[in-house]
Amino acid sequence: MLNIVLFGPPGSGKGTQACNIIAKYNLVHISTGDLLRMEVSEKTELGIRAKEIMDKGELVSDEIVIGMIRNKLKGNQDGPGFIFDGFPRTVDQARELRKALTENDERVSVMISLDVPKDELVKRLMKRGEETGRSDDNLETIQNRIDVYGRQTIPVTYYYDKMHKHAPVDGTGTVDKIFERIVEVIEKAN
Ligand code: B4P
Repeated sequence: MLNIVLFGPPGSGKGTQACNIIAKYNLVHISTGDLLRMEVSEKTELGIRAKEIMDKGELVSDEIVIGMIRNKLKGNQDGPGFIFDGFPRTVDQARELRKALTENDERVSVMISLDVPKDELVKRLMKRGEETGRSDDNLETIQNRIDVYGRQTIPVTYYYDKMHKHAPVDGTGTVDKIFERIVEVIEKAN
């Protein structure tokens, strides 16, 4: 199986590039952001709790997120692989992912992190906020999401560094150019 972790700060293009990767490699897409937004739109108990946290730009608890991931993994164990988009976002989530994959004799093939400067992230997310009205794409929440990324999520890169799986990719330029860089990394890992 080809199992890709797509990593990067909010607004770095994870969701955008995940779509391109899926189209080329036919992987199962697991976006914790999308899964949480689905719970929010269906107004489930989990969704009501998650919305409050997401609107502040904080991370939803590891327990909730890991539960969602295990559910998604269960139903898709015979496919060509997975793309994990926006997960893991903490070292504990990374450890749990390793555990869950190992139970099926699987592993992360590569962790691709998209590098984008902060001012560009803010610009992209503000634009999306204006276009879609997404409730966490406002200046105050965006700033906090970027701070939370620096404090809680960056350590995940060290975790994959230690396993020699971390591949940084320049996330600036056109979507197509960035995708070309990503494909190069995947082809090496595959
Ligand atoms: P996510 O849904 O993961 O949101 P995100 O980090 O903003 O990334 P997204 O994929 O949506 O945006 P992209 O960079 O593609 O998370 C939202 C919230 O959910 C989190 O804050 C947290 O509360 C919670 N959550 C999710 N996962 C969690 C976890 N594992 N643990 C705990 N909590 C979790 O794109 C941004 C914009 O840039 C788009 O408008 C796009 O069109 C544009 N763009 C992309 N590439 C571009 C390019 N090359 N040039 C110009 N614009 C570009």
